[in-house]
Amino acid sequence: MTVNEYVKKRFGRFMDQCTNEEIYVALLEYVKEAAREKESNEGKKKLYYISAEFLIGKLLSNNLINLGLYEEVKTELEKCGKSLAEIEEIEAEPSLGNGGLGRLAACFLDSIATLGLNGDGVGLNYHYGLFKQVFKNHLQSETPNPWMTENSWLRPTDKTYDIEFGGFTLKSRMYDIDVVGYENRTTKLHLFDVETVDEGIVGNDSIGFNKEDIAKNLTLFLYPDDSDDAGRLLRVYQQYFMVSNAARLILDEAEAKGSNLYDLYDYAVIQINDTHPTMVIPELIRLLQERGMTMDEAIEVVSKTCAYTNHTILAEALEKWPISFMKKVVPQLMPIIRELDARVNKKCNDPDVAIINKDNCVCMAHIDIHYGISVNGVAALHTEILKNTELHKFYELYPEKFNNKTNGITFRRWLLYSNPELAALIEELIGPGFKKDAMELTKLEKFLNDDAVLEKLLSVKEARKAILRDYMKRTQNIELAENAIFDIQIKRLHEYKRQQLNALYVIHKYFEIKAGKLPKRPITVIFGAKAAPAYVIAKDIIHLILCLQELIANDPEVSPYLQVVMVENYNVTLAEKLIPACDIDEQISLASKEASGTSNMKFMLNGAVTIGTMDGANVEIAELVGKDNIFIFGESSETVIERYERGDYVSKDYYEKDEDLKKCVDFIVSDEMLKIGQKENLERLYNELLNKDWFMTFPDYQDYVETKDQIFAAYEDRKGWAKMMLKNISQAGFFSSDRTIEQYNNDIWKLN
Ligand code: 26Q
Repeated sequence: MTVNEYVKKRFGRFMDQCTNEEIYVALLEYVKEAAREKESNEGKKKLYYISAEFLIGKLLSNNLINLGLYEEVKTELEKCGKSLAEIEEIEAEPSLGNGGLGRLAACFLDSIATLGLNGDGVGLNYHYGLFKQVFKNHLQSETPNPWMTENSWLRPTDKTYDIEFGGFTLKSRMYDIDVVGYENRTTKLHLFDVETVDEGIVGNDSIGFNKEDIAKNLTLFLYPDDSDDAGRLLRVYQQYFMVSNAARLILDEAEAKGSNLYDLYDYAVIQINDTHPTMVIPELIRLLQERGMTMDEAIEVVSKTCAYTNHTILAEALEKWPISFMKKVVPQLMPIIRELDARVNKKCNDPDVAIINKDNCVCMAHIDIHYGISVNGVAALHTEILKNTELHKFYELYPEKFNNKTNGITFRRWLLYSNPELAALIEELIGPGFKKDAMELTKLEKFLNDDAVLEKLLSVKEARKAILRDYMKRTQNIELAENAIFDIQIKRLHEYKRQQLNALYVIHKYFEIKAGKLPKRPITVIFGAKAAPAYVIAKDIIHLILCLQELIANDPEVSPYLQVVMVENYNVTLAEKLIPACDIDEQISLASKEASGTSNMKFMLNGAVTIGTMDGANVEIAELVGKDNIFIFGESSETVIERYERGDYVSKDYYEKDEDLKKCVDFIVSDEMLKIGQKENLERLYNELLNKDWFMTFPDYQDYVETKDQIFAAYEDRKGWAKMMLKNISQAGFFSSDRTIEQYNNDIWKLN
């Protein structure tokens, strides 16, 4: 049946008589049906990828591409005078993740389905995704971000469980979203919800709600504010709800396939995405005991079934829950956690590797490491830092468990969908094989000295920049400068990612322009970032950037040469527009702090050139493209780690020794800035940098300034630049999530 026939059947009218909303609904149903036909669940052993976040993004076009229907449907719509691009704008983005970790989980599901592996995702059905960011008076405020419209990708199932908490029981229901693989089978994302959830307790324009009413609020929000105890407790409720449902599903499915549960590991492997799902370990032990196993037996079975991925080395992000919380939320798990702790203490007698620490907190990562088969980091450098410093004692205990799985991205969304112009050019040059085997991109190397190809590559970039210009004008009423270099930093706002360093450079450039030193070409610095609602300094950095945006836009001396743009509500949909249009990609985290990064991979694939530190996956990108095709600056992770160990960093020393830096930092609290911004925010940020600067922006400042000037100069050699772009694209194949997933499967999951 064609889409038009489907629409006629559904609405009694052909497409040209329908609204875009109606066509959207019809397409959604059409795709859902097509996806179900591809469903298959074969193989004895199954992977369960449990994650508190799946940042899936919009699904309509992505699913059409993976089903091989995109071109056909697009043409059919065009014939009826309709535009697929306009129709996909109707779809609400399910922002069910904060950033990298959640987007990684979504890319992994795409690759699992594409490779035809037997594996599903398991998570929570948040009714509101990550808050919607709104700028008012140059400050971020947050409003609820609903995505479940009457017609969504969710399919209710009849799977329900009774989940017990300390003092009450909640009924759950499983909802499914089909995950369509590229020209392959469909797998599933299982999202659990509480039957009693009540959207009525959320206001229209505030993300506040009654945190105590668990039956009504459990699945309302992704990661509710964790700055107070009520919020943190709710997080524990969410985590237990997620894993108790997952554990029951896993046992049910294994038993249905013939497992006697003593052989559970032949039927199931669980990948624990960061520590958020860690309670699945004690919960499975508890359920197996309920089904007749001894503690010894249950621990042994579970320890052969679970594997853990670490995504951070920031100590403050490693989850530790007070025993008092656990006793309140999940009293039934405490005896098991105490037993797990006792066994560790008997074996090791070292408080650093204990499960319950001296502050009476449960160290979630320690459970995963002692009672799992595998511990992996997400980039080579990250895994080395885990082994040598952060988790060194564990590495000594279990060297065989540690392994690296460098992150990856799905090329279906981040090239075929988001940049069809580039995909077409690549196909013209090397044929379609790269769509299935990303390593074929290396075939592009033979065009590195082909002027005609380099010209075409530059025009694809220009075309994408024009599309972004158009989109920004239409959706955010922002005019991006013509003929400018697009220099982009898009990621969560965090001090370690150092948006503040980029902002200091903007100030530096502003002064240069004021002094008559003009750049060869206009520079447009684009930021996109949400700050956690309770992260004060992160919000101050947003304030600084928004004030700079206004100051520069209103300064006729400067605005022809420099533009600052902070896009509002940065999300997956915006990333899909920004990344293809980018010239310079900012990956400037403090070395040792960014576990991997994944936007760096998306940017290189789309022909941006990176300025970055030797951190996370930047290190592997630099190795692949060579130092002539990336702009590396800043101190090494070794230097940074040593400085933290010595504890002798004094930011003021750098400030006082460097006049240029001092001038730029002082500008934050200058009269010009205070006229636009809030004194409180700007002063707080100024003092933070001057008296703390925990993520060491000052020591890297001069090197950053020099390297940025080099990259802008390099851009003026258009042919040389195009060559760098092509080199980056040609080496991006390694970062396909298909490769990452194959490695997980070969080394850890071993699905048959
Ligand atoms: C923990 C405790 C309490 C409340 C919230 C959290 C919490 C929430 C989200 C902790 C961590 C996260 C998300 C982490 C994350 O996105 N990490 C990123 O993971 C990417 C995929 O591996 C990496 O590429 C990034 O380097 C890493 O920062």
